[in-house]
Amino acid sequence: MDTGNEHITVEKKKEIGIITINRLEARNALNRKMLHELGDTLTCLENDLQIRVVIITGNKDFCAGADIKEMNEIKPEEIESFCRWGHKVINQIENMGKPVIAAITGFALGGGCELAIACDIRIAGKAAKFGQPEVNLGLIPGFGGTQRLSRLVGIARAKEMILTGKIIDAKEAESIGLVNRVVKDEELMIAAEEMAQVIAQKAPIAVKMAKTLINENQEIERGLEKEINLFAQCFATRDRPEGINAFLEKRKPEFKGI
Ligand code: DAK
Repeated sequence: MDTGNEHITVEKKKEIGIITINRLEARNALNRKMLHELGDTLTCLENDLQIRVVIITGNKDFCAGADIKEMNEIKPEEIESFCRWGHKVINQIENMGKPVIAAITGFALGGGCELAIACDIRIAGKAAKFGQPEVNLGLIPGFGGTQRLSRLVGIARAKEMILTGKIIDAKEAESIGLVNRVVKDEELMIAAEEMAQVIAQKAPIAVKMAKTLINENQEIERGLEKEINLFAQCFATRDRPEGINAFLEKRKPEFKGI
């Protein structure tokens, strides 16, 4: 389906809408254009009466997080509104009236891991890798990760991932409940489409209501609001440009806690 998008492609297979993130040169890192395109695509699929289930996947990698180079250009005074808009797009997935399955291949880091976590179900290829490495950049997760990850894997595991920034493989992600299932890399889309087909055959109103009710139980809004606030505060520290420049210069950061 030609949408005129640069980084997001959409394919419709009967009742299933497949969104593919495609920005190979930066390991599918999420820039503003991609976020816009993702938001618009989700709105289109939400309004498309033929579509009952959505799959989000990536070309080679799922998504290596927010675009670190672009993040360096954001002014501290812009960050809160940028955060709010980012949350709005990610919340669209959680609040969508249709189930969204993440089919994860390669890296799902930072904002990419949070994108996967906002989906209803996660299926990973064996070589997939997950992590919330924002602390390496002097930041915290900014797409709801501080709230959703602990609800998914428990507080202890979420703290371990977010505070150490460590990257885990698909097997460990499955063992802690971060992903529902791990399959052979070459069978990832088959498995995701099979699951989507099963759901697509069920009564759409019942499916929508069940999703809404399960999400209702999460009571996530207050924490998300606080995350926006504290992300903006982290962004204003000197450790943030140190962390980001260290990544760009391929060196170890020296954090001073200021
Ligand atoms: N951004 C920009 N470019 C990236 C990137 C990223 N996140 N990840 C990789 N790339 C680029 C690399 O710079 C490199 O570009 P060139 O040097 O070739 O020009 C190219 O992709 C290939 O990457 P590597 O050479 O590094 O490949 P390796 O196999 O050695 O390593 C890696 C792959 C994915 C482990 C590594 O690239 C890496 O650690 N990437 C960064 C991962 C990361 O720290 N992600 C978290 C970003 S922070 C917000 C909401 C959320 C967020 C921000 C704001 N608001 C609502 C405001 C989220 C923040 C994050 O996600």
